[in-house]
Amino acid sequence: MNRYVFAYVNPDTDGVCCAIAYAELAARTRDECFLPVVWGRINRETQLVLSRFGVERPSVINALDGDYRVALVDTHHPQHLPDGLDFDRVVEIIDHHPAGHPEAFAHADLQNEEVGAAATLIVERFRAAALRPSPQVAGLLAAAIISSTLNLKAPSTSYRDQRALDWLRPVVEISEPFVEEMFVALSDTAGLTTAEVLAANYKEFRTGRITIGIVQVEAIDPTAITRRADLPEELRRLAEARPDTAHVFVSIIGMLAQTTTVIAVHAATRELLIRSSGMTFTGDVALVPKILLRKTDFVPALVTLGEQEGPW
Ligand SMILES: [Mn+2]
Repeated sequence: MNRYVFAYVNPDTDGVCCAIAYAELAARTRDECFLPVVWGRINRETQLVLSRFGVERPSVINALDGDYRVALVDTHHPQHLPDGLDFDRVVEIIDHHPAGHPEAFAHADLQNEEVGAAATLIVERFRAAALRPSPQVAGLLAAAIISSTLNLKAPSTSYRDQRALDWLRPVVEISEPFVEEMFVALSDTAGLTTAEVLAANYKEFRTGRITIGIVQVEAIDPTAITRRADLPEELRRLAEARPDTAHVFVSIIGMLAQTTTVIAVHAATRELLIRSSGMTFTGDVALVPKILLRKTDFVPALVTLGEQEGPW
């Protein structure tokens, strides 16, 4: 029987690093061999982090056959998992996101706690087992916490994230210049068409009876995205290609200025965002003077609104 550990399709740095760290933890605490793998692509920030700490890239796979078991990290959202994955073979989940679907994974031990990074939960497991991660894995975990919390500035950041970083500090210190390098790598969209930027950062969420598609882009300079003249047209095209998706919008996080720029080309979508998150639009654009994350801010607000108002 093969055991795999992975995050959602097209994982971020938290997802990839947690998969690798989980494998080390399972090997050392339970003598179980999990293979960390990736579905989809490994983003530029994650590539930078892996090479910085001298860790080989996990294999990218596109199918699972035979008798296997799976541990999931950084997700328990069925819509974000690969097609064909047998959820009954998921034995463990470590996640930090609200509005997932625990009932879909009947045989899994689920830990879902709302901290800023799944990596924080893995660090706490090492601590609980009185084990230090290897220097490489310590580096990946620290980088994952910094990436997922936008250097402890995202509203989802908790004291546990800070405490986990402090605990790793004797083994690994992430310098400010390296944090900046990570952010630059993450927000590097040069050479991509607007359609490619949207597609690479698009995710769907079910809130009550409807599906909402959200593009979340992290950017050092949000205007690198907002000034793309074809953005409204490409967003419209994306929405038209997803007729079952009730609303589609773009959220651009300004990583340095700590802002969120929301672009919604349909009046009904703007209405929904005004009601759920209280933002103010000028034309298609709303500028919010803080960071709003897709899974921790937008989706829970939409779910709450749906519960209050009934199906839209
Ligand atoms: Mn995460």
